[in-house]
Amino acid sequence: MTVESTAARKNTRGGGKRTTAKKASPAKAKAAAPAPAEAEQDQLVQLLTPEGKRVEHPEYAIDLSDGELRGLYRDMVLTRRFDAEATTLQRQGELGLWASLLGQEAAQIGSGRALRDDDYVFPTYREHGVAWCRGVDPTNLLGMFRGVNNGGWDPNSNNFHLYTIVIGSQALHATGYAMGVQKDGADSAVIAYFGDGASSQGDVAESFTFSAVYNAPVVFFCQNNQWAISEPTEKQTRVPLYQRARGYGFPGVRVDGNDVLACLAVTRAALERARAGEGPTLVEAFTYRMGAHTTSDDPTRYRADEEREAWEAKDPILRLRTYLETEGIADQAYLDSVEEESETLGKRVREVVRTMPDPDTMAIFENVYADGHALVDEERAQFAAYQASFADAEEN
Ligand SMILES: Cc1ncc(C[n+]2csc(CCOP(=O)(O)OP(=O)(O)O)c2C)c(N)n1
Ligand SMILES: [Mg+2]
Repeated sequence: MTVESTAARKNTRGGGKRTTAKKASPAKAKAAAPAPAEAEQDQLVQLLTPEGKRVEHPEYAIDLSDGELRGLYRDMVLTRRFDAEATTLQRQGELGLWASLLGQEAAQIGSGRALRDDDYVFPTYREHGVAWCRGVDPTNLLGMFRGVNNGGWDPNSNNFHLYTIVIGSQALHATGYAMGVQKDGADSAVIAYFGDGASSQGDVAESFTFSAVYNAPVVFFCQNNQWAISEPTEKQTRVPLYQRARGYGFPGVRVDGNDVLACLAVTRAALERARAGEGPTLVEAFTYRMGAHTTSDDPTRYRADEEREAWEAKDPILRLRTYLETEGIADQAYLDSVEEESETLGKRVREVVRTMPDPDTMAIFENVYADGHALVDEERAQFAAYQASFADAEEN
């Protein structure tokens, strides 16, 4: 299957439905902000409906064992619990900030479980579920948010890069890494996570160009959670995001980001394409950020409750749970055991965070220049004097 043929086929499916290309005066277009995302809902690849009903898709099949299905449920429940605990810890003053993944569990667990150990992940700052799938201890994610370290894990131990705050930049890192994988002749793949907002960044556009031209083995996994802080997706694009791939010469696919089975199937297929030397794929996981952008944000100031309520009905965990229960794949004892496990995880997270050692306050001046610098020396001395002034004040 060539890049062109796949791209053409995928985009034919999306053709004719576009509502954004309507001719309108600039003022009118502004007033009636198009909603390409909603208009293209029917383009979603879905294998599990919001009601928990299993459906088939002509291009994407999945056949998981009962154990694997239960595993996806457990992953999502534990990830959500960890995330809720982190939000609470921030409210208690134990973390400086937290970026919640609430609502995006299926997108992250589905794509995360599609990866092979030798694949390499470049996350944003919200990929706690993917980190979980990579085997990164969840407590290691919290050091940076507590302000006690600059990362918290060795990226090469789990092939999971450090969290990246500079929006979209990791798409370039992933592309470069994928080009390296290609030169090494390895058959592993690379995945870059980013958001709908990041899709407007030049870094992402450059990544698309380079990866397409070099046929790099990279999957661009865009979690379209409908918001970039307070900016809705309509402010990022006039076409559904997945259609952007066409202009670069590789396929784009929109998947129901709240359907863990579909996210797994679509990501698996995209990774296989990359491994087979067929180049990049853009996966747009259509989902919703149920919480605030971060704990510093108040979404009630810019979005309506009704929108959140509508997405609540599409909850990723609830729909899988319904399916597992209806099909007799999980019984009450199993669900209870997962609940119990999440309690234990929550307790461990609280204990570990509260006992994280504070860094040496002077450490920030280390590793700035290999051979030191007069300006850094001056700043170090100033800061030492400032710190000492507190001790002096206490003595007096
Ligand atoms: C280069 C850059 N510009 C601006 C910011 C500030 N910023 C932080 S998060 C964010 C929005 C990102 O939205 P999106 O890509 O949709 O990801 P989400 O937070 O929704 O997961 C912005 C603009 C930044 N961190 N880096
Ligand atoms: Mg977003």
